[in-house]
Amino acid sequence: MASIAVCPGSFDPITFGHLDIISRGAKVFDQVYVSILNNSSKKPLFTVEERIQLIREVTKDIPNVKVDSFHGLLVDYAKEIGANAIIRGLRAVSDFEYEMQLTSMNRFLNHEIETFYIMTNNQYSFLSSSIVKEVAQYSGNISELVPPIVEQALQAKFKS
Ligand code: COD
Repeated sequence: MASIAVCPGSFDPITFGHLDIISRGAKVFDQVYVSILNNSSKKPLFTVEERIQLIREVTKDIPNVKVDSFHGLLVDYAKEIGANAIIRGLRAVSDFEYEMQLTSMNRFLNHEIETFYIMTNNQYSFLSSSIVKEVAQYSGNISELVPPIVEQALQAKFKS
């Protein structure tokens, strides 16, 4: 049986930290879905379509990665695509409390889906989409934090 994992998130936008866990996850699982939560109550900088395009572009050399979006509960979506694993990244102790809550709730909702954590690469432990957006907004250098296509997309957003 093929192992299918979902790597869910907001990815607003994708950073080198995300890319690191996606590519490492893709070495372990047969298929990895990078899936964006389509949540109408949040006000993201990039639309779901824009985020899908950016992720597709930066993961195009990883053949077993698929990019998608979902509404509603993650466990229901995972079941729909046949995934029995969730991949999440862990940056610091501060992530732990939220991640524990998320994993416990997902296990409560569907105990057949296991969550796997990948420790961040040290060089990305301080990196988040919010921090990148803040630095980009004030024209700071983000070239080592996001792929070039994402850097261009951020510059275009803040110019307009
Ligand atoms: N290094 C390593 N990993 C990183 C880094 C980094 N620098 N930056 C981010 N990551 C990891 C995050 O830890 C996460 O695992 C992943 O990358 C995506 O990050 P984000 O911030 O884009 O994603 P989140 O935290 O906004 O995603 C939240 C979900 C969409 C997963 C969650 O809200 C969800 O599942 N919602 C659906 C509703 C649901 O099922 N709720 C019940 C469970 S609570």
